[in-house]
Amino acid sequence: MKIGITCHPTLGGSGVLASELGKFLAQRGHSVHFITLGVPYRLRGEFHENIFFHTVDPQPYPVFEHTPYNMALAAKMREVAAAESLDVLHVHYAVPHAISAYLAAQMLLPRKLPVVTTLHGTDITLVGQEKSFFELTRFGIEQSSAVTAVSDYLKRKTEEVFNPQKKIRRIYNFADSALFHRRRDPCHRPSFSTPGQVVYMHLSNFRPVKRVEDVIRIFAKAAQTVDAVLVMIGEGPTQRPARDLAAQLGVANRVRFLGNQQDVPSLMGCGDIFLFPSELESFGLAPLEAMACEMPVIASDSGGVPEVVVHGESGYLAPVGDVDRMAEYAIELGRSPELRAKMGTAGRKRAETVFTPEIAMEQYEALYKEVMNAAK
Ligand code: GMT
Repeated sequence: MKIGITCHPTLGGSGVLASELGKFLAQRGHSVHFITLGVPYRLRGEFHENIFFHTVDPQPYPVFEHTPYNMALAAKMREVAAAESLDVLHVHYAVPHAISAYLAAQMLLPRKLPVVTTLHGTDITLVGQEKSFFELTRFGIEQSSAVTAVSDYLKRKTEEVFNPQKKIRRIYNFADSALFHRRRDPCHRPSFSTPGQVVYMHLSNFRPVKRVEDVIRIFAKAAQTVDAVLVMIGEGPTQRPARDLAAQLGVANRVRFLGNQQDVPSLMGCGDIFLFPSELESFGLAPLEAMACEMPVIASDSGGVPEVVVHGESGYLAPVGDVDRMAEYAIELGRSPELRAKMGTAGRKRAETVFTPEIAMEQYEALYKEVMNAAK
């Protein structure tokens, strides 16, 4: 099949998932055409046979105060779909991608271009519910040939909020467990810890929803009894307050802020315990990648995370903001290498059986075929 993929190329779970999807589809022999503002984060610096990039380049013009990305994207989608004879266009994140795809499909008529929209989370839980975006998001959902959500939670939430006519199907995110796996000592550990120290880890885009300051609070409590360091991967608006809090709580010398890193898998492979106290996650791709790396996950019991992390088996869940409870779990796991190993193994097994690329590829391929047949 010839598949167009559009996603936000910057840091964020939806772009990561779209990139991984493109890689696996290309490996399975499909031609994959990324139509994006730039090369997506996880595809930078790599060559993949069967993957092609088409850069959207919104042109500034003196009368525009802001260059119109949505229009430039729609024009590029139309151009690539026509030139490459795309069979299907798969857009990730409803706003504005489903709308641009709708415009592109309209411009291509009478030729029909099926559009699959995958909802990732904040496009529904935040952006889609912002007053001015609400009807636009609903329109994008209804006009797509098929719509998927990355968890049962997000499927339910979309149905509850938008009450769409369109069927929402759940296709879980996945992690590449050949890429995400535990690296044997010493891996990168000597660059941020000393032998015997427990390595707590966090990965996110440091937006307020991630509650990064809770990560620091949990670690500060655990560090009172566990000889440990905290490795923070990623950047964003709450990095500064997190640094300040670490200093205020007296643990600044044990917290390593690595910033945005390209080689996330090899770093994740060196962690012992993953902290993810987010306010609300539709899925939680980072915890899944941590599980693949055999890290027990301590996370909030909200959104789609309980579908990924099984409490008491592959980690521990606690109410949002319950720093004390999460710190108790962090201490329990920090003190017991045996428990970490047991939960780490269970997490890896879950990643390898429930959230595999193969399962997701089969589901997406079947969906592409379905919408292509319906468009005939
Ligand atoms: O919040 C982020 O991390 C970015 C955001 C995105 O759309 O890029 O992530 C969402 O999509 C991910 C991939 O499907 C999910 O794993 C995240 O849970 C989801 N984030 C939220 O719901 C806050």
